[in-house]
Amino acid sequence: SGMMNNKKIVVMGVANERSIAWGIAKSLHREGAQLIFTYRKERSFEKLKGLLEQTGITPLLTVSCDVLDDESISAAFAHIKEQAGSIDGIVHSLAFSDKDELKGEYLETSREGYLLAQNSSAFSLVAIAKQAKGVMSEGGSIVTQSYIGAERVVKNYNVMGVAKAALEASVRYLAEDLGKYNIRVNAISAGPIKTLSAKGVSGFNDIMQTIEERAPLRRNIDQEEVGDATLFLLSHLSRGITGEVLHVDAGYHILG
Ligand code: 0WD
Repeated sequence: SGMMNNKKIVVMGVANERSIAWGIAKSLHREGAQLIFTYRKERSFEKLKGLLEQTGITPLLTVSCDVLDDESISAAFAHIKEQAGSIDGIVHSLAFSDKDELKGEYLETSREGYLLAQNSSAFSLVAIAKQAKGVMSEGGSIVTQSYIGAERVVKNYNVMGVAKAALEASVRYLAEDLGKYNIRVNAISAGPIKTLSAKGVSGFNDIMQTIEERAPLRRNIDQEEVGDATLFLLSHLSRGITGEVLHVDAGYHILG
């Protein structure tokens, strides 16, 4: 323990115990980080409180933040700055699309569905990164969560794949803009994990089975593995890395 001692990290996107953000929170806690959580829905806040109690984790702060709302974002980060002072990292682990867009053909994507997915899943990182500049006075690290649907056509992933492509491109542009402040920006591209959000993707179980059969490691990955890789990108160990997309997918992405 201790890699993250005295580091304050904001974790966004814990909906329940299966959330990737919760796997990340556990890795960070193990290494001594002080955690600040943001949540959107009241239901998630209740889940989060339960999880924190169960695991004996005392958060530095829990703040409500809806990434679709600029006022909510600026209020959340003003509150964080006031209560916690300067912070060292932000975990952006959220995305949203209407379920109806995550099946059938991408060609059928509606304008509204496209804009909502981009807004929630890609622009949200830009909005958060803008805030980071003001609260990371000594530099820091921002890590977001992507998926291979950004790079390749994954059946049914559709509009979310296009949003993840924008997210990964945003990681590179933001890394350039924030590098001069010693703020790094990276993404994890995780293999499929059964979470609340994953339930919305049609044919998700088939994807998981394909990974088990074909990925170099012949298995799926879990929240704890994403948690540890995210921990690395938030820590001093990754200080020379920015603008990167790191695959935590049992090697699946190397296959043709
Ligand atoms: O297989 C998977 N599960 C993968 C997920 C593989 C690769 C990547 N990812 C990504 C997701 O696309 C997402 O970016 O990881 C990230 C986290 O996903 P998850 O852990 O699978 O999802 P989930 O447990 O459902 O949590 C997502 C949270 C929910 O929290 P709330 O409090 O709203 O229930 O993101 C939230 C979502 O609702 N979220 C928002 N939070 C604040 N403001 C917003 C928003 N506007 N929209 C969605």
